Amino acid sequence: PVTHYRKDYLPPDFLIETVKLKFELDPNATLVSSELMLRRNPQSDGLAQKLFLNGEGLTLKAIFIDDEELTEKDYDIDESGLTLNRVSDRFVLKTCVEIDPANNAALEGLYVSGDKFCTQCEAEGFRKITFYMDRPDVLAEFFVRIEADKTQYPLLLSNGNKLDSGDLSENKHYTEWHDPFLKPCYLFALVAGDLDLLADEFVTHSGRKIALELYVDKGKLDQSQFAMESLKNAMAWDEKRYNLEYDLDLYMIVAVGDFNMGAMENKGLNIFNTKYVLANPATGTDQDFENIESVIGHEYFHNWTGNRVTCRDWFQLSLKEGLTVFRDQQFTEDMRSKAVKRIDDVKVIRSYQFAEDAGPMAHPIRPDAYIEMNNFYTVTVYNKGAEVIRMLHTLLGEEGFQKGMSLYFKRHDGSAATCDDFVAAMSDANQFNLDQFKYWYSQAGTPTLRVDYDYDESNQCLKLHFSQNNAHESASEPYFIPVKLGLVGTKGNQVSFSSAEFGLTNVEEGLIIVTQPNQTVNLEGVSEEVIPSLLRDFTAPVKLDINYSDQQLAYLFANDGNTFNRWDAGQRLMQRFLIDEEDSIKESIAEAFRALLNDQSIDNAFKARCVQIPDLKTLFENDPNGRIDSLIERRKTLKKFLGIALEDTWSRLYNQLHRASDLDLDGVSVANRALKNASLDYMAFSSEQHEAIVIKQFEDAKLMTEELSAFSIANHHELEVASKITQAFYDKWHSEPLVMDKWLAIQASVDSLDTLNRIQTLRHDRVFNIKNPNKVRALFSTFAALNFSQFHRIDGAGYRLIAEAIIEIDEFNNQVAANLAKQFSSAAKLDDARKMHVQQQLKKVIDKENLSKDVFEVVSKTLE
Ligand code: B3K
Ligand code: ZN
Repeated sequence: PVTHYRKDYLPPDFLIETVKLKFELDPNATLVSSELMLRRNPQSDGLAQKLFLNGEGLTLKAIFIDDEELTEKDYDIDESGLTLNRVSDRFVLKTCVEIDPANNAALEGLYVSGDKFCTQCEAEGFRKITFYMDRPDVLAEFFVRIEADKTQYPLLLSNGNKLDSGDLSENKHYTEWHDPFLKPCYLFALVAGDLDLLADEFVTHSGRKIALELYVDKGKLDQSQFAMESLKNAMAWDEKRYNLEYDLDLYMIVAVGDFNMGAMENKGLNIFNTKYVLANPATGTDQDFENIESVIGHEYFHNWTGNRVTCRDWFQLSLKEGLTVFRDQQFTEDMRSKAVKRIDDVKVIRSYQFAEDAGPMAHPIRPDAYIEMNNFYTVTVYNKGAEVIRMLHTLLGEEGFQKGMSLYFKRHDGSAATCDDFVAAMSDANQFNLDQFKYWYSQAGTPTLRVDYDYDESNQCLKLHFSQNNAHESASEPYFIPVKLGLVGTKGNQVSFSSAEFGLTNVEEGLIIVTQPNQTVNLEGVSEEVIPSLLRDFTAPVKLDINYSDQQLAYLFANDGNTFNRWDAGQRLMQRFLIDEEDSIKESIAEAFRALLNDQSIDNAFKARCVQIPDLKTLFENDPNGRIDSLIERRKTLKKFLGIALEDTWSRLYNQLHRASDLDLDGVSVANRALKNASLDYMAFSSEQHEAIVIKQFEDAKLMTEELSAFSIANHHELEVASKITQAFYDKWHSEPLVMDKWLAIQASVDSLDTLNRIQTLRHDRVFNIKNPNKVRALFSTFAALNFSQFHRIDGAGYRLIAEAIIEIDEFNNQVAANLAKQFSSAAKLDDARKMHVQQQLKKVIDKENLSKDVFEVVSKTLE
């Protein structure tokens, strides 16, 4: 397989001015006619005599240049595309190709899901539809005509505005679309089918009426309202916070059941995984609603950050993704609880992104090389990318950041840009030098920020000694690290301080910047002995290494003035037991929990986060020795201990909140349910009536959050009633695919020797379908990602299950197979016995005939 390098970028030799596409839809033989107006790129060297157009799996039916049919010597075709052997400065290329959407199980290009046609083109799927310059820096004006059977496909959609529609002979009809905004082909979309419509309207701040259309499978309208509300909220939010208004007169969203990822921001016609659209309180959990709101927001926000300004090349992916994730995080923070959202986002960084940065696929947020671009839609590019944008926001402030955004749009609207362009706009708009900051874009790996401190009472000075350290080979330069901090005094008070160097005078919280490998920061006017509370709100994606005593951690957990750091202190305290194996500390954890849970002034959403023991992925990442068995055991021990030690507290909370919980979806109700169900989970270790309570909650449940918690607790605690509940859940929900995903996922994550057998049975159940990515993720990815004990079985049987699934799936869907292969990325850290099993399984995968480059890239790097 070929490796592509960022340093090799060259502007395209030709540009495409307009594209006219005609689709004659037929599941097995769709005809795609294309007319491209090409002209030489004034920015190129002007020498190219040949032109290459990408095209894969296309059967050429006809080809013309300027209305002249080409003969065989005029062009060459191979498995990657079409070369035109002699081209002039300006010409029209017409082609007609045939494709087979019904047999496209890769779900890339044009494919059939259920009874409808849909597309997925990002990153490089458009080349499976027609011959084209499939690269994001070729922006064109699209005209699209779709023809299809009128009965089967009453709805024919594409990007932009509908220009025309009408009937044709043989019960066919057509629609014609025009997208006035120049776009790269990865934003092209087409949908055809028979769907239900939820229609609404949004009036923009300048008074324009936008038609909103949400299309779902027949019969699912009762699960579509929340998504529509989320869309309207997102539109209003982007106007208010970013002053960005929607630009077309129509915004469409279509939900499809077979989708490789979450959703896609195609101009004016988003295509979504049903998982991020469909939910009502009976079918979707509180978490589902939050996810829907955030993904609907994310795709909507791409209209400006991604579509109006797109990426010059795929190495720049974080330009749109990091920025848009940051924007969707802000949206959720503003809609819900800012502190709790921050905790949830940091958990993703610490459990998944830090692991990726430490593993075989580590890459900077702007990668330098790839074999298969689809492998780089990662937590690093997305979530660490968002952390990098957040640091800019922290450094420049809301106003400065918005100034930078305005300049960015002023400079780059309607074009394809780079990460450097973005940083330059931020820097120029604020006269802020970001040269050193840019190492965040070019270096991989997670830096450790070590801090020591000493207090000089006579001078009222606190000295903070920072040293930064990054083990990754790509990282030789020190980072520019914003550190928000405060000082906690002995009476739980926030102690003020000053710093001439950083322009802070008598503040209780302030921002300092660490730029040197070793750096001392003096805080003056510190009137008493304090505990520094550093990196508040996780102002940089680093590992903070500071030597607190157990007492200091417990103290910060109770008293830190920053909600995020308070939570973090609790997490660190628990790791003293889980990783550092300090047995005696469990008493102080219980004490700290009791104090927290009894404090009426604290919000229940925060409490629910605090009582969550760090997950095994995070623990494994943080444990220098990756001792799987010990981490699993100690985590169980701690949970059980806390269950018993706080027996009264859990059941009091459960009873209190159970009464309080209702059918509402507002923040307080969601928080109450979260804490209540966390309590029920702990109660399983003590309360005798526990099983009866679980059964009752399951039977009475009107909300999926309630029903699923009971179902999950019954399974995870292996209660006697578990199999009955599992069956009842199935009987009730077997015809709701999204609910069945939950049913599969919970069973796949049970820590029991029997789980492998269970999975073998489940994969033959009629609700399972290996061609459906949601099902694969529910059963196999959940098992590998969340079921530590069984995936890492010492006999290697867990690894074998996943390796065999990868081999099976790679036959038809490379992207899903490659994603599953990433589950082996922690291999290097495993003990020898497990490592040997992983290697054995991965060798089997790499030896597979016709292995995709997607899986090859992941597995070959893992085996290195
Ligand atoms: N841009 C798409 C992701 C495309 C993934 C291609 N393998 C969704 C998003 O980030 O909004
Ligand atoms: Zn995105």
